[in-house]
Formats: sequence, structure tokens, C-alpha cells
Amino acid sequence: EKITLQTTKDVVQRRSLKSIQDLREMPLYSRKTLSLYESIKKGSGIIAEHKRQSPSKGSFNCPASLEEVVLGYEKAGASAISCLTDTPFFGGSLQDLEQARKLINIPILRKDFIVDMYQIHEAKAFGADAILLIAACLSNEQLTTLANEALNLELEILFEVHNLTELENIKKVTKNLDPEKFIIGVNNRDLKRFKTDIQNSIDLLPHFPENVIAISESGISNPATVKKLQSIGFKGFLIGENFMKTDQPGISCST
Ligand code: IGP
Repeated sequence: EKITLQTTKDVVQRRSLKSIQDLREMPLYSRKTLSLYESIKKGSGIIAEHKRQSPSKGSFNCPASLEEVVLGYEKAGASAISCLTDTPFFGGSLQDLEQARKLINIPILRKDFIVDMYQIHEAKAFGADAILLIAACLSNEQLTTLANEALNLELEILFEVHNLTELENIKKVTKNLDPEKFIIGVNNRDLKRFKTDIQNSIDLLPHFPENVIAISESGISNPATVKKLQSIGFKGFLIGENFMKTDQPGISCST
């Protein structure tokens, strides 16, 4: 097992100073989670992201508060919210997640670099409905362990891939999972050069397993792109920067 007691203890010390038992006792831990899968299937498919800054662009200087942003997204008809909780690169926090949860009634994805079980318990305790698992960061064994842990806690999963090799890995990892409990996203951002190209989504779609919801992530900057991706079969669209660089992300999301 890659996830040892030692790493869990280490993470406890570095991050929230709570034991898993403490997390289990937090009020949100026992709430009934919402289905990201269902919400995307039935709604607009837009997963609107709360993100203050990014490694490539720095701060977006968005004057709107988290409250205005997430309420605006919900009102605009977003299917779900993606909430960055990573602090060093994206300036987010678990408190952002907790605050968003108290304000809105659509599913929330904890957007972070999840590498161990402890973070999944944290996601649950702070109000997430789904977690992100990035194929580029994790072995198939880790992906399987973490996915099962999330599903046990009734959290759904967004598996993120950048290329065909990663997609093939995710196909193996998800082969025996309930297809209504996860979705697969193609990240259009090349992590080495930070450039985005929606062609990446277009190229990978034919390799998707049948009856799995496909979403396209990053660099989506206009309604025409959403329509185009929709017409070839994408059901979900993860959009951050294009909304957060405006004064009123909720209004941008509704147009
Ligand atoms: C949103 P954009 O280009 O619309 O802001 O992208 C989202 O896809 C991006 O923030 C993202 C991300 C991630 C952030 C995709 N995968 C993993 C942090 C970690």
C-alpha cells in the first residue's frame, strides 16, 4: 500500500491539525452528498470555478467576494462549482470550500492535488460532493485506492487526463466502477508550457469509453467553443479564468 500511516500523520501535521477522527466528527462530514454526475447530465454542464489566481496568470484581481461568485454561478445555471482549495499555487483554502457549501445547493468539486486518503476525508468534512484525481500525478494503484475511498464516503470523482496514455490508464482504473459515480475530463492545458488547446479534447473524445460522461477542462473562453464541444459529445465544461478575470463572474457565466 502506497498510503502509509506515516504519510497520513505527516499530512495531519502539515495541514489542518485534525485527526481523521476529528474530521469525521465535523458537521458537514455526515451530510448527504449531491451527485455531480446527475447534475451535469440533467443541466447546463457548466462547472464554474472559483479561482483567485493561477501559476501562469498570477492574480485575476477579481473584486467579487467568494459569496458573490458562487451565488452568481448558481443563479446563472451552473451545474456545479469547482472550488480551488490549494493555497500555494491557487490561493484557495478549505475554508473557501466550507463557505461555498453553506451558500449554494449545487454539487461542489474540491479542486486540489489529491495524493492521499486524508485529503479525501478533508474534502468530505469541508462540504465537497466530488474530488479531482489527476492521472498525471498518481499511479494506477493510487488512483484505485483513492477512488474507492472517495466512493465509500459517497463522494464522486472527476478523473483528469491530458493525453491518450493517461486516458488508457483511467479506463483500466474505472473498468469496474459504477459509471454513474464518476466522470472523465480532458485538461486542455499543457502542464509544461501552460498553453491551452481545445484540440486536445477533440482528439481524445473518440477514445472515451461508451456511457462515460466526458468533460472538457481549461481554456474555454466563449460560448461558441462550448457549443462546438457539445456538438461532438462533451457533456461538461470546466471554466475558471474566463469568468474570474471579469468583475462579475456570475454574470459572465450566464452569458
Ligand atoms: C479551469 P481555465 O483555463 O478555465 O481557468 O481552467 C480548470 O480546468 C483549471 O483550473 C484546472 C486545474 C486543474 C487547476 C484544471 N485542472 C488541476 C488546478 C489543478
